Amino acid sequence: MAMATSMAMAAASTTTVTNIHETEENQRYKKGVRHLCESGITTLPTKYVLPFADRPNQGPHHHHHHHHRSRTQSSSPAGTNNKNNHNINLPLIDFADFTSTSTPTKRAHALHSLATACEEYGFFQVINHGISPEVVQGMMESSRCFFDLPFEERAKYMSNDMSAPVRYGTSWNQNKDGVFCWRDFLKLTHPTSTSTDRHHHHHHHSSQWPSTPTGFRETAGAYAKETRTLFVKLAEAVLESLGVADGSGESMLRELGEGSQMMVLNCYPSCPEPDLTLGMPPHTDYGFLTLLLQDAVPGLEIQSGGSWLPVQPRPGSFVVNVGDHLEIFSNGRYKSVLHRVRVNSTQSRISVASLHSLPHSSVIGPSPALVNERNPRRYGDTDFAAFLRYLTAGKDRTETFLDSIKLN
Ligand SMILES: O=C(O)CCC(=O)C(=O)O
Repeated sequence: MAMATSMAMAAASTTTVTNIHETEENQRYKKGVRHLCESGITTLPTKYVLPFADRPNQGPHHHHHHHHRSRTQSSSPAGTNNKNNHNINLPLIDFADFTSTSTPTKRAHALHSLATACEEYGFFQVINHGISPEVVQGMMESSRCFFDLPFEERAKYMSNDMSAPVRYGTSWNQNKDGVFCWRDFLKLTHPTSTSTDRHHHHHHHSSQWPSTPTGFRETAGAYAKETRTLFVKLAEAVLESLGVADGSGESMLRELGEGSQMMVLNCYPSCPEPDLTLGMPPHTDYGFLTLLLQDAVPGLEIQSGGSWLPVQPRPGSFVVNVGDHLEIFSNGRYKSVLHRVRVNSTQSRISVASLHSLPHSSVIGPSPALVNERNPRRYGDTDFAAFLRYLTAGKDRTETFLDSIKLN
């Protein structure tokens, strides 16, 4: 399965010429999963049925060479690693430990926990993050209301243009996916954050963001602004935990402060046959850190020790994960970990991911302070243009973007 990223999808769609002979069936699926559900299905259309080896009950390293077509085949044969279902509680970071009211001891302890979480899981959960419940709940509620809009209203935001500040769509990359994922999404970017002019001020909401439902633009704008501030503070702690707070960390923090931000609102409707499909395929995130807000419905799974571990939602907290850029900057010490989303037959699920990274014009490479004789440079330098080349080349679909820039 292709391990592109959320930004990847945005980028890839510009390079795809719409096929005018596209089947009517495909056009129907591009209207999204909510639209499909509203038409009243009771079984999963073939378009969403994954090959046997890619289904959620198969272990991550378990490959069946014969693709069984049987849709009733029970999964989890002996030897796979998909133990049903040890929910994990992600390492917990109390953000208050990093603020001025904290003590040096607490701060040192929290930095150590942060480092361990980034090394071992590539994921952690942040509580006491300081963003008000009104802003957080407002974003969740607005997202839910957006996906509840009539199809015609949502469809106004469908676009193949990656530079569009608003893009509504479905699956992972609806222009490339053979099998579709069980997800609809709305992507919101700040127009200035994709621009190469890094001296622009970031406007915290865009006049082009959806004006429906009522208050959506203001709520999403407030949320974007607050998550950006939280991201910068978390990035500062992450750089300190790497021991590079001065020097390379300082300039990195400055660049991140004027970097890119993309919000992805995800909707995963309940699914008639959830074991045959995924809400999102295994992927890593392209940026530095992703801040994820989710409702109370489980679905997110992270790869750890050869298993897929379901993450137990903790309402009001943020799930934060290391992206490819942080793995590179840390010279491999912090891990950009594969994750995916499962769906279920009874509840629909909403999540909001905020992806943060450098300006698109920046070059990223390992921090010189983290490269030495014992720990040689593991990655080449890269930038957004290299990422786009990776996406369009598509030679070896099993090679991740990170693999493509690893040295030796
Ligand atoms: O819905 C989720 O929990 C995960 C979302 C995600 O991985 C993404 O948007 O990149």
